[in-house]
Amino acid sequence: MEAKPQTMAINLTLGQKEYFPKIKKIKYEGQDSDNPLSFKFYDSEKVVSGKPMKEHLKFAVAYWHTFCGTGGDPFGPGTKSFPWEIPGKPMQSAYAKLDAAFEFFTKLDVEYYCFHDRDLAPEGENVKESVQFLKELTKAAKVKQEESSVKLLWGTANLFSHPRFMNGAATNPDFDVVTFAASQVKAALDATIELGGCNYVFWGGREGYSSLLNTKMKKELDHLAIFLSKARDYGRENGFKGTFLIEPKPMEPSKHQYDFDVATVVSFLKNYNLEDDFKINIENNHATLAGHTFAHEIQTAYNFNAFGSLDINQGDPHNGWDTDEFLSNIYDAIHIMLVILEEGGLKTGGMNFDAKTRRNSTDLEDIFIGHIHAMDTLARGLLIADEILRKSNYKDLKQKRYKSFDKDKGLHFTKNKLGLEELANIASNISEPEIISGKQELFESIINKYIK
Ligand code: XLS
Ligand code: NI
Ligand code: NI
Repeated sequence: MEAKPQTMAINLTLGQKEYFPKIKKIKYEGQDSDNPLSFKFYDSEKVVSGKPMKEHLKFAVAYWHTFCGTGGDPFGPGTKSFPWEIPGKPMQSAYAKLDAAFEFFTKLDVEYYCFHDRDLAPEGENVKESVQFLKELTKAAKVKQEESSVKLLWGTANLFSHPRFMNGAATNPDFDVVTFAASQVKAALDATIELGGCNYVFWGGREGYSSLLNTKMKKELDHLAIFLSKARDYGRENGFKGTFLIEPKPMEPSKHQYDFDVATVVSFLKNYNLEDDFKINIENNHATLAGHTFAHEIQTAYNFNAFGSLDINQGDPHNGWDTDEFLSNIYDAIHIMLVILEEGGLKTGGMNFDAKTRRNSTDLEDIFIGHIHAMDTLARGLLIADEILRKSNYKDLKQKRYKSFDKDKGLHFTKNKLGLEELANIASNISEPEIISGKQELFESIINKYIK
């Protein structure tokens, strides 16, 4: 990772508007601070388990929620007015939004961001104009990245908002729509390559179906695999060295989404031989919608060498859709950090917030508070997980549950050396296995002991 200057100047081009004039650079003030615009736990340069916090966590701001999401929902329009939105002037707004975004990243001291093509630049009158708009904004974003040393964690294409994608993008039954999806992915990949993106994401919001009566599922999956492999080939031929990521989600907007969860995506990738280039971007709120914990999904991805990156939001346990809240659940943060530390870290991935302030959180400072809160939650999770691994007997206790595989016949089994008959013979010659406690409450109490 590149070293960042200790005091990064807040770069405002001469005459450029400052969008958050009342907010200065956010600093670490420690747990006792009452300043909502300060970090209580996130101390970017503090070394934990061998590297600075910022390298463990690699935060990335989600362009769409933070700078485009004004709070509209199915029952009413947006509630937030953003000073970078200039009514009736989409390109001017896009440039203003870019300035606001980089001011925000710099003041928050976050090193990465993520975008969809349509977050960065508006859709034009036709394919050519849309491509041109994105090119112009990419050029401007590149200058901003160079000035600030903020980097692109991933780019992606929005293949779900426009009505043309209502029956799917890569899996649309109409070939013409598939070509429109391809033109967007090509342009978004070009932008990601130009901006040095570490990853490129596919979230298949409309890749799925509502009724099997009108759907040839196998055919649509075959098309999806062809589409992804062509995107991979184009990316590699044009210098993309990063990782392609699939983001699973079980439902919403489609009833049955093809990329249901990590295990489903792993089997899809292996079935179509895509597993070398494609890994997984795991989102907490999507994990819980699939009936899994975030930790379960992350562990599953590591198991199959499919771990890519994270969308670190959270859902609401009392409803069944994607609420994309900022992570405030400390237990989740500890548990995922235990898994990540034990598995050796994020590698080329990062932690994209993919979260929005609530519809009635309408002050501009609320977007800072939301991000600061999530960063502190994860920092706290990291500190606690590190202490648990260093000071408690958590690892030993877990290891001891499997001690019968460390020697003799148990070890032979793990080395693949015992057949079913031999195993059965062993059983006939030993007495009833001992009852051995799983000690779940003890494990849980260890976690809580370290939450100070
Ligand atoms: C929506 C997804 C989306 C992806 C990027 O539920 O989480 O925001 O992260 O397209
Ligand atoms: Ni997401
Ligand atoms: Ni989501």
